[in-house]
Amino acid sequence: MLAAQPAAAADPAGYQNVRINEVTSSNNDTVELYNAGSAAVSISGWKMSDDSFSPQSFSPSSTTIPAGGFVTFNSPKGLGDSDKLVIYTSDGTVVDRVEWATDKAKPAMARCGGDGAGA
Ligand SMILES: [Ca+2]
Repeated sequence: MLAAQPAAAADPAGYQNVRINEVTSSNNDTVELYNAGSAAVSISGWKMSDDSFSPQSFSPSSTTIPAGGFVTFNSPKGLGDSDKLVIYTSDGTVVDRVEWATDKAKPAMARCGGDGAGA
């Protein structure tokens, strides 16, 4: 017997496809996440930390990132001129991390020309 599939089911392993795409350490300290995978990824309950504060919740523009899509959120704590950002799933698995040197994230540090590949 086949169970009905929910529409746009999130891939539980899909977090591995999510990358930090852009970080700013000025104004609202905005972070952008990119889903490089072919399935939507739920980021409900995900957390972030920097070089000094422990993982804490953030409020993304959407709790699901569509395949090839983006979400943004403002860091719950100010990010420094020289700092790092770590993203965690709801169970604490590290999704991605990035560090930057003084002022390299002002006005923004883009990783990859918008495709999350880092190239
Ligand atoms: Ca910091």
